[in-house]
Amino acid sequence: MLADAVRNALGGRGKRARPLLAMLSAEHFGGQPLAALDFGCALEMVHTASLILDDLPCMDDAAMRRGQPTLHRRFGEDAAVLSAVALLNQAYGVIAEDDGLDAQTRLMLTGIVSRAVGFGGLVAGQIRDLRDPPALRDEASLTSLNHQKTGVLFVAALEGGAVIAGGDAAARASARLFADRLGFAFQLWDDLQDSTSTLEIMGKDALQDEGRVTFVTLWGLERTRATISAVIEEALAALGDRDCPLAAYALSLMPHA
Ligand code: GRG
Repeated sequence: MLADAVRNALGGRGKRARPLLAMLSAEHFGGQPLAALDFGCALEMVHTASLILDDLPCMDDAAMRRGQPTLHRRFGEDAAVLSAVALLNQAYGVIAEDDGLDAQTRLMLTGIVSRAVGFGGLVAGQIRDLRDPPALRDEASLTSLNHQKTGVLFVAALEGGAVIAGGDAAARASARLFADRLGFAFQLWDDLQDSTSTLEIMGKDALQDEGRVTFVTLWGLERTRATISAVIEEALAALGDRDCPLAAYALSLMPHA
């Protein structure tokens, strides 16, 4: 039953953006894309765990995710919570047991994922998103909130890929900066979709942000769109290459931005 629930959550209509970014990053920084496959799958497990928890009645209370009813609606809240815990645990196991990587690399990747999930990452971002009063949602705090909710896993994917490729400190810094800007643009784009797109197109509920302050409510649609384009330009500048597969994939992530 647990395996069914987990398989259902992982197998839905997700974009697999984080594994693809990790593999493209490994290639971009001089390694083999397949060397980052297990690491990318671990990130997808963490991301899926976060979506399962985010959808729960005590959080966003969402009905649809990845084109199907949310996990707790199909399998019950108990199975949903345990599926998320199992996925998070398994993610670290996949990295620890990736025998294509040396022990030092596995250790570095474990640290990268732990930083992305914990007190400065997804968990911190989620509690702020749920509990911060509207008065705390100015541009600066929304920027750091978006980073904690979305940017951190993009940074983990890109930096992890660079580490797997054996990239030096400069390569890792460029990967982090690119990921930070891409994650910000992606979260803005996600907010924009929430207010302008449909369940049929997105596979998840629209208007989930109603009643919340996001950049779309602060800035309006036009300024949000213009900022997405500007931030994508910053990302490409950090990468220093706009004609590579990594840049092409990053651009394809935000159609009609
Ligand atoms: C313990 C892992 C863990 C998390 C606890 C619930 C939580 C803290 C964090 C949730 C954060 C959250 C829901 C961020 C949203 C990020 C985002 C933009 C999701 C949409 O990503 P896509 O479009 O989704 O890549 P697909 O379904 O395509 O993979």
